[in-house]
Amino acid sequence: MRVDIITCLPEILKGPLDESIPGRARAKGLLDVHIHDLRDYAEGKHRQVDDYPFGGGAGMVLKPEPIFRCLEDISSEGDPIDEVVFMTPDGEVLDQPMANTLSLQKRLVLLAGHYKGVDQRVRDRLVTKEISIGDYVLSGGELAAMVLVDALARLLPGVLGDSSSALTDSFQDGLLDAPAYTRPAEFRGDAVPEVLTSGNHKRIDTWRDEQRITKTRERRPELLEHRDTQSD
Ligand code: 6GU
Repeated sequence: MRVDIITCLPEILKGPLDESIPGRARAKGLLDVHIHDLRDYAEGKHRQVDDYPFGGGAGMVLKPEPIFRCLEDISSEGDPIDEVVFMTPDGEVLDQPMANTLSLQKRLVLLAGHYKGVDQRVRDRLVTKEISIGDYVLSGGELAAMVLVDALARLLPGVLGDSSSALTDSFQDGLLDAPAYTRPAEFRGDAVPEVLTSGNHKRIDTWRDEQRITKTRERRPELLEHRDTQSD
């Protein structure tokens, strides 16, 4: 998968993409990330990427010209672009099914918004999908773009060591994960649940299923309801 990220703060993106799962996916050649500094596409002595909003109001708005130019440049090489995604708190909220679907694409462009937003003509003419990572406001779309890239990278075939592990995650089947333990079997007076050291895999699976349902009911009951209506 190739992901092009358009940003006016490229430095934010460099560190996280070299580490962890996205770093591994890139090292293995399964994920190709290109970062584009919007300022390189801005004109004039001041290389201005934003301007005051027409009609007044607080905050600056990203100008259309640098974004159009940057996207034209990006589209002129490589595979066709599948989606141009604008990262914005008023987009569709990212969830696991959306990540699964997007992970099947060959080429994405992510536009990280900043300041007060972006000129509406960019959204009308260039953007094909708008994504939020949750109901809270970040100061820019860069961290949200990193969250999305991480969620996608770990779904790409061959990225995770154990190829089944992305599918057994919390949320892949709409339930939260069961508690996990490792050695020592007793630590400062707290023992690992007996079933996990019993060697009886049928009992272990039953225990984990029960734990997952109980935890989901306690913490995220709406996930259970959603799951019931989905399987109807
Ligand atoms: Cl995608 N961008 C910003 N600025 N804030 C957010 C977000 C995105 N998703 C949640 N909050």
